Amino acid sequence: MIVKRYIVDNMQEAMVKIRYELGNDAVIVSQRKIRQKGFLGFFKPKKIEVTAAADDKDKKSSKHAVSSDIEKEIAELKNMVENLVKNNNKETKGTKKSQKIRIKENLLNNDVPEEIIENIIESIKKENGDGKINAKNLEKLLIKYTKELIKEDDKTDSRVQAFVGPTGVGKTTTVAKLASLYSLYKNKKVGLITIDTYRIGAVEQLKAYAEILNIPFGVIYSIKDIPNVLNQMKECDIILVDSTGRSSKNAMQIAETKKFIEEIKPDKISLVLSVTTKQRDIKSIVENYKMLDYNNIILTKLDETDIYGSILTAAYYSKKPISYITVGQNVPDDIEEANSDKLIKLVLGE
Ligand SMILES: Nc1nc2c(ncn2[C@@H]2O[C@H](COP(=O)(O)OP(=O)(O)OP(=O)(O)O)[C@@H](O)[C@H]2O)c(=O)[nH]1
Ligand SMILES: [Mg+2]
Repeated sequence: MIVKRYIVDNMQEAMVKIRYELGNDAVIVSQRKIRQKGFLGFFKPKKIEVTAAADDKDKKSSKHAVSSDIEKEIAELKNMVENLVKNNNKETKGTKKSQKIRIKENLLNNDVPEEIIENIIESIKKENGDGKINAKNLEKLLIKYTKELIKEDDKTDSRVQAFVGPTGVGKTTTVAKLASLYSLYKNKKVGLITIDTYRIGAVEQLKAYAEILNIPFGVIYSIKDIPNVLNQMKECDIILVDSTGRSSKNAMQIAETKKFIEEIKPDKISLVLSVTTKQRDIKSIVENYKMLDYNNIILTKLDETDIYGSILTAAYYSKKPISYITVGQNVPDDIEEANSDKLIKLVLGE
């Protein structure tokens, strides 16, 4: 049995974290209101402490654990697929059209664009040929093709990492969370840099985190500052570079950021995206930001929605792996390494 405690702002946030970390079978053991001292030393009233528990698969014998893992995986999608075929069983035997409609409905409910759904259905059809498809095969193929689309990042701790993306998605907060994780938990020497000298207060926002963590902080005002600022951080194992939020509709602005990024030459560029963004906007963001040659995606604000189709949309149109997800405003707690199996479950639903 795994028992885990969560300090959250509301129950929705708790449910997202619990579902993501402990799985759908987790149960809530207790919940209570507490006063919590936040990372920044602010007292934030009205936090909720939620304790949840779930079966610990690792504790079971390995043979049992392996088979129960498979069983669980199958069982988890079984419900959904049974729903796809249940009432229609007679008609659907051999008639792929009805199944197609059901898959479509389920994914459309989760706000997955039709183009992606058609793509998945086509892949399933191709693999299955013209033969009849049963519920078990269908669920396997559905997982298989979704898995091909949603990849997780290789999790290498690259030295210079830049964070780009639209305004207000949580870039600076994510940089602060990662800086804390690297310096507090991974014992790395971290340096923070911002090139966001455009938005009022942006420099101070990141500088405050650097001061709390007692780590070097640099500001790049113009391209000629870059060698100096990077040189000041030559002792650092990890350098995180925050950037100005840019509308994906403004190619000029993105090109401006590109000039800085090209000169900084990061080892890793993360596109930061909020899952609360409209589907059509996600498509244009991941496409227009390709100009910056980002190599992974960070998805933010998973705590703010129950509809997770945007995870699939971002992965599908970007063809990039997902490195982290963030699930709240708390620094440094509300960030997790992306796990494709968990993300797929969120997208496909129960
Ligand atoms: N609910 C929720 N809020 C978040 C999350 N990440 C960031 N935020 C909030 O989103 C707001 C914007 O965060 P910032 O980090 O300033 O966003 P940004 O992308 O740096 O914004 P600009 O620099 O203005 O483009 C803040 O109120 C954050 O606390 C998250 O995972 N969940
Ligand atoms: Mg910012």
